[in-house]
Amino acid sequence: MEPELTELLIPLHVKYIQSLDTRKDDLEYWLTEHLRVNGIYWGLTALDLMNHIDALPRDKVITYVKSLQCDDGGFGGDKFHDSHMTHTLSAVQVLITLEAIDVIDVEKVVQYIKALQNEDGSFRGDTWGEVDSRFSYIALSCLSLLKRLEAINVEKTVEWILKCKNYDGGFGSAPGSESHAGQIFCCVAALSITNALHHVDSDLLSWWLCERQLKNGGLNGRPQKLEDVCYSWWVLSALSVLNHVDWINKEKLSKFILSAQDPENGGISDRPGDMVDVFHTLFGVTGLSLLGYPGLKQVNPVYCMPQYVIDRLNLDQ
Ligand code: GRG
Repeated sequence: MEPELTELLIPLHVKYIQSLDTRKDDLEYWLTEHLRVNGIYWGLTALDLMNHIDALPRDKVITYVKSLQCDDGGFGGDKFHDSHMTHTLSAVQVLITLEAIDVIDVEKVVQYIKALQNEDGSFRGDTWGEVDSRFSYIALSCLSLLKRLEAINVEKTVEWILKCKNYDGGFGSAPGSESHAGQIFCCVAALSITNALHHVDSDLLSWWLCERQLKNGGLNGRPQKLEDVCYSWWVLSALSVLNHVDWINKEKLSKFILSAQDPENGGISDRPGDMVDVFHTLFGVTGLSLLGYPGLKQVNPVYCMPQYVIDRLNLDQ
């Protein structure tokens, strides 16, 4: 039987994240090419929360992220890739964390996001037109971080998000879609940014969210599904915004996250025994941060960035 993992293996996770850019012989490196900038956000944020932001080369990261801005103002996932909302948010988050937002054309980012809003208030993810509540959150998060919320129709944005609300108190990807913890994070955080949390039925939704905890302590994203470390973020961040983190068993969740670490090479996986990746490493660390794990920096549950970075911006929300 494997020994129980009771501590966060910070030095190993730092090494694992540092190694990610050197694995060019791995198929996985090329399969995730389209997510390169997201990977930098996931890795940098995890490192920062573990008090090791300097483990990545600051200047190299800034130069690389800057090079991803496309003519339309948005950011691609890697060099020579088309822009998309998800990559644009990661780029903005990284540059704001590194206090380097001025190296890019911020006005073009604002215009890029503004141009993706539909008449009904929803947002497209890119020129191909997919609509999803994720993109509403991204628009609000990005523009709020850039202090340019006035560029879009905020009232209509909120109106559309509220159409994604379901009878169980949760939110889906579009009106009529099933409630899902990932989408709930997006909609609750979006309503927090726009000071519209009074539209959330807090007790009903918090009840649904705490029912995501399974016997092994892990959280799933919707009923009848498997637990996954990333829901430690999507579920717990929403519970944190609603001030109900205490509604789950914190100790059991913390144990579950720690048990999904790779004790040899670092990194955290979706569940114990699986292959690690930087996405689950971040959301394991952010989950532990929300649980108050000792020695970690505090994470902001709305922006998924270190709280000190958000404080530094002096946002009026
Ligand atoms: C800044 C943290 C942050 C996010 C940016 C992209 C985005 C905004 C949010 C994504 C929210 C979301 C939908 C997360 C869920 C991701 C996930 C694990 C999806 C898996 O869905 P299924 O149906 O898995 O494959 P289940 O667990 O339901 O079987």
